[in-house]
Amino acid sequence: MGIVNVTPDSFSDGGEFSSFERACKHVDLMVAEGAVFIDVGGESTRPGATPVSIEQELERVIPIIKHIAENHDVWISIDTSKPEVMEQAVQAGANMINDVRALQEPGALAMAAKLAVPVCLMHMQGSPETMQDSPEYLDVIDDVIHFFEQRIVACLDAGISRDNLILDPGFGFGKTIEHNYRILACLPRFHELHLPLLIGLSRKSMIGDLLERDVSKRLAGSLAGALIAAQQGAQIIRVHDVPETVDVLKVMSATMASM
Ligand code: 7PJ
Repeated sequence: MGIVNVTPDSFSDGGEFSSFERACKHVDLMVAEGAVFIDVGGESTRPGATPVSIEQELERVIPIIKHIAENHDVWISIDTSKPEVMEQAVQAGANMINDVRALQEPGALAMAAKLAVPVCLMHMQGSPETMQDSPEYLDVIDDVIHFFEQRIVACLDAGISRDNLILDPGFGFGKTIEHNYRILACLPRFHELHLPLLIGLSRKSMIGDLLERDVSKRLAGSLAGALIAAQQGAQIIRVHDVPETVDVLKVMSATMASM
């Protein structure tokens, strides 16, 4: 899954692809390089980022979703928590919802049920404004699994098909570096829930803080994380660096096919 952020203040591309044209070129390149999904985001969830209005978010994401739908045969995922954005994104051609708030915003469960597309439920402790202040868990794996169990029930009760659910432990969202590596080490535990796993650790601080590297120098660390996640059975890997990740995954697949 290649990432395209159309936020002026997005996490790691420093606004490099903030204009529509650059975002389109970036997407075209990621698809040519082997991305199967494109995740389109118009709201920065970086700690302390200013909230965006529905109108702003729509202005950012709808044109790029239309561009992808018209030009490429890939899965388009809309990274949003807002029901209005989910609806218009799907109308514009998005095939999947990626919600870092796991459909907990008012109206989100009902909207996802109505749209009947796959939904990624991500775990986050707290909210983006405060999540990195002092995250605490009794046991990070048990607690995240418990959260997923509750959200799965909420989704089923709202009329969402279990077949449409994907889970993501949410690296960096209300987690210390120890929590993040514990989750990476214990990924197979999440297969207990028998749903596909989506993993996003590309260029995140769990890589940067460990290696003491700023965002532009986190490629090797991100690739190592992607490989570990894929080897533990994660089905979708959300990344900035598509061609390098595709190479890594091809080497892994060739090896596993020869076992
Ligand atoms: C994630 C996400 C993630 C899912 C972001 C960044 C921060 N969606 N959106 N999982 N991260 N599902 O890319 O660094 O880990 S925004």
